[in-house]
Amino acid sequence: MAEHVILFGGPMGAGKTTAIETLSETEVVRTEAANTDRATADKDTTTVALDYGEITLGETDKVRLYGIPGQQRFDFMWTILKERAKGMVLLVNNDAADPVGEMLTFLDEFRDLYDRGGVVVAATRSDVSATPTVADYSAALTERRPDLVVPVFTVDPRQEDQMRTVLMTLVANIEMREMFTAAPVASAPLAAQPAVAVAE
Ligand SMILES: Nc1nc2c(ncn2[C@@H]2O[C@H](COP(=O)(O)OP(=O)(O)OP(=O)(O)O)[C@@H](O)[C@H]2O)c(=O)[nH]1
Ligand SMILES: [Mg+2]
Repeated sequence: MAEHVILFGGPMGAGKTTAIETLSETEVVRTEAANTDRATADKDTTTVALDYGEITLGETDKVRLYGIPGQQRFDFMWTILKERAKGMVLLVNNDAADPVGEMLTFLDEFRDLYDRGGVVVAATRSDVSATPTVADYSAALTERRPDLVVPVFTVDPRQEDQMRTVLMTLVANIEMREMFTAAPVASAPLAAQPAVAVAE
């Protein structure tokens, strides 16, 4: 039985807690507190420590789902959680001021996972803002690291089928990497993979 620890990262309001609520088969552990930064995300609460849920993929793959806080002042939790993670779903709100820049900032922060190909990007809120497109995100990723091909999706984190596709892509990449390398943390580039848009 394989077990994976997957982070859900990204800026405030991108939909990390929502995605874990959608995917988890167990009751989600949440650490929400009142949101005092309505300018960044207009919602009542924000994650201050972590979200935790679980899902079993296929017969045997148990996936532990950890949501990190989006606000930088809680980044001590990022440090703790990234030590344990095999991969990250990086959620970015498409209606933010600079979503592509935010994606690159988070990839710098989670460089170890990024360098070993353990990241997929999922742009949310594309019903609110149609741009940037999947092609815009992919172009920035290719410019940053031409040797890595990072899958990019557009998703609505409230939609279970879309989130399962994203998660299964990430887990398949991790398992493929582990199968072809002696150590699970090898840095070989991903096999070429097209960018995928789940929701248009
Ligand atoms: N219209 C629309 N709303 C969305 C979409 N994705 C998420 N939302 C909403 O945006 C909000 C996201 O909130 P959270 O899931 O708490 O975001 P988070 O990333 O956990 O935020 P922090 O914990 O504060 O960093 C929720 O109200 C979702 O219902 C989307 O694709 N379209
Ligand atoms: Mg949250």
